[in-house]
Amino acid sequence: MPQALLDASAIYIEEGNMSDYDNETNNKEVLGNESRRKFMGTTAVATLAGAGMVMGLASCKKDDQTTTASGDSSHGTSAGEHEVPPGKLDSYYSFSSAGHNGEVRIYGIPSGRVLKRIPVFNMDCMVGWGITNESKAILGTNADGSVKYTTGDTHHVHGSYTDGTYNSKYLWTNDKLNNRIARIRMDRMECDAITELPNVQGFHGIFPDKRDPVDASINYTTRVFCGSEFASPQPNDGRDTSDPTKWYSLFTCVDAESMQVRWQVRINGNCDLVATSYDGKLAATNQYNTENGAVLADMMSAERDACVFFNIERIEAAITAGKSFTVGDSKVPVVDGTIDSNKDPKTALVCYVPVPKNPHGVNISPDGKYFVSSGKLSPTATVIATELVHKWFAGEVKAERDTVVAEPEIGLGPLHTGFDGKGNAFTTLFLDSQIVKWNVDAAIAQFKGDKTAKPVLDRIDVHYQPGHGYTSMGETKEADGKFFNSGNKFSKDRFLPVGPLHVETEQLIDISGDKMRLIHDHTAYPEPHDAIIVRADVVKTRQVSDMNDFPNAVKTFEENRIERKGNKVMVYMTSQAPNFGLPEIKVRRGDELTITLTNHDKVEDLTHGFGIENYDVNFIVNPQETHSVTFKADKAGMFWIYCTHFCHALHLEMRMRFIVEA
Ligand code: CUK
Ligand code: CUA
Ligand code: CA
Repeated sequence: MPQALLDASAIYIEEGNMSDYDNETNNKEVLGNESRRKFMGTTAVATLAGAGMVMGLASCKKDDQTTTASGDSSHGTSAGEHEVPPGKLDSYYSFSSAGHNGEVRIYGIPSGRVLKRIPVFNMDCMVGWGITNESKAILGTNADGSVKYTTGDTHHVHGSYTDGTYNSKYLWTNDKLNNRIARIRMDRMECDAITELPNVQGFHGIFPDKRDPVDASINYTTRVFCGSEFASPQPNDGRDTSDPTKWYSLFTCVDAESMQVRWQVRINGNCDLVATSYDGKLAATNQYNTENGAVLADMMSAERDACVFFNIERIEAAITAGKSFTVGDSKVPVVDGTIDSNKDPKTALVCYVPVPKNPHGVNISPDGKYFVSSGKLSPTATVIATELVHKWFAGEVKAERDTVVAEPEIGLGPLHTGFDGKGNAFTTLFLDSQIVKWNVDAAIAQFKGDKTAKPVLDRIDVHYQPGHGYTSMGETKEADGKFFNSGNKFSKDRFLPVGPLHVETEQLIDISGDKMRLIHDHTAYPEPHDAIIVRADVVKTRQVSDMNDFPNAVKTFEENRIERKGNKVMVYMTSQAPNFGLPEIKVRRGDELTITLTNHDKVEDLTHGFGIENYDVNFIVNPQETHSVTFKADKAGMFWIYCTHFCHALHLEMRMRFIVEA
C-alpha cells in the first residue's frame, strides 16, 4: 500500500478508535455480534484506504453468515405481516435511481416488486426511448439526428413538493456522467425534459425546494439544486488542465418548470449530495474534498471537511443586483461563494460548517430542525441546527462550527440517514454492514455533556455494505416511521449467483417498533443508489392519455395517408387492435421516412408496438398516444412491419408491409 494511504489510515484510527467507541456507546446489546464487530474494526483500516471494502467481504467468516443469512436472529423478521398476496396492491411506491444504467425504477413497497423502469439517460427498445423523434427531442441530438449522449448515471431521485410533502407532479434525477438534470412527469411516469448543466463535472446531488407554489415573502418559485462533485478548469476549453489550483466546482440552481439553469455559485472544495430546508431558504451540500485534492491521499488529508449552506435569498438578491459573472460560453449568472469572499456572515452567501471527515450524505429531519451529515471516515454523524445556520447568517453565532449541536459516534463508515418522524435517525454503516438507529435529542443531550444520554438505540445487520437508506415518506413532513430501505452495494450470498456480477440487494426493514425487523430482501439490477418511498395514495397517474396532448396526432382513420415532398416521405397512420391504418407503405430506396402513429384504442393497457424487420425501428404507442420515427429507407426489398406488443387475439396478424423499391 502506498505510504500516503497508510498515513491516511493512521489518521482514521485516531479518530475512530474502536475501544473508545465501544466504551462510549457502552451498550453491548446494541453493538450486535461482538466478534463480527472486532473483525470489521480491524479490517476497517485497510478498507478505507483502498480496495479493502472487497477484502472485508471476501474474508467475512462463514459462521457469521449463517447466523445472519435468514435475518438477524436477535431481531426476528416480520415478513409475514407485510406480505402482499396475489390480488392485493402495495401501499407505497419507491422511486429509485439505477446508477450507471441511466434509468429510474419504480418498486412496490413492501413487496419489493419492480413495477416500471423509466428510461431517462439510456436507450430503451421496449418503449422506443432514444428511437422515437419525441424522445430524441428530449434527449438532444447531433446535427445528423443521432442522440447526443446515449448513456448516463443516475444517483438521486426526488419528488416535487407542496408545502413540505409530495405533490405527485414531478420527479427529478441527475446524470453524473454527462451532467444533465432530467424531469419525469409523474402522471405518465415518463421523462419530459432534460437540461445540460454548464461548466460542471460529476453532477451528483440533487434536491428540489420543499415549498411550492409562490411564497410572496421570499419571492419564491420552485427550484432544483444541483451539486457538482468534481472541480474542473473554468471554462474547460483546454486551459489550466495541469493546474488544479485553478479548478473549481459550481453549485447550480435549475427552474423546476422551465428547466432552465437560473444561476450558479462558485465554491471552494466540492459539492456532493444536496438537501433543502423546509422553509425554502437554505440548500445544503456535503463536501469531502475541501482539500481540492486531485488524488486520493490529498482528498483524505484534512481532519474535517464541510457541510455547506447556501443562503438562497441572498444569492438571488446578488444576481438581481448584477453581482455576477459568466464562465465561457454560458450565459448563466455565477456568484462568488468562495470562503475568502464570504467572510462577513451578515452578507455571506455561503456558510461552510466544518464536519469530520470526508463526509457523505446530508439529510434533513422531517421537522426541519436538523441537517445530518455522516462522517464516512469518522464513525460519527454531525447534527447541524437549521436555526443556528440562520443565526450564523444573521451574525448571531460566532463560528460556523457553533451550528453543530451533536456528533454522536454511531459506527463505521456512516453514509446516509433516514428519519422516522418520531425523533429517531437511521444511518447506513457501510463498513459495519449495519443500520444504526439513534435518537437525535439524546445525541444533542450527550453533546451538551449529559453522560447518561445514550443516542444509539438499536443496530441491525444488513447484507452487505449499505449505501443509501431511506424511510417511508421520510423526506417530507409526513414521515410515518413504517419502513426503512437499505440499499446494499454487495449481495454476495443472498441470491443465486449469476456470473461475476451479483445482483444488488435492497433490504426492507420494519422500523415501527423499538427494534428494527428485517422484512425481506429484494433484488435490484445494478446499481441503485438513492430512492424515495411515497405513500400510494399520494401518487396519481393517468392510464389513458388524451389524444389532444399529442400535437402530431393522426386523429381520424380518414387521415391515414402517405405524402411525399421530394425524397421526404411522411406516413400518417393509426392503430386499433388488430389493425394498422394502412396495409402497406411503398417508397423508393434513399427516401427519408417519417412515420407518425396514433393509437386509437382507449382501453387501459391496450398498447401496440411498431417494429420493422431489419430496419432497427422499434417503439410502442400506448392508448391515445402518438409517436413518430424518422429514418432512411436504405435497403431495397419487402419488410414486414408488425405489432411488437401483445394486444389482441389477432396480435400476430397485426402486420403490414414496407416496400422499398430499388
Ligand atoms: S451517493 Cu450512492 S450510496 Cu451517489 Cu447518493 Cu451515497
Ligand atoms: Cu397490436 Cu399487438
Ligand atoms: Ca477530505
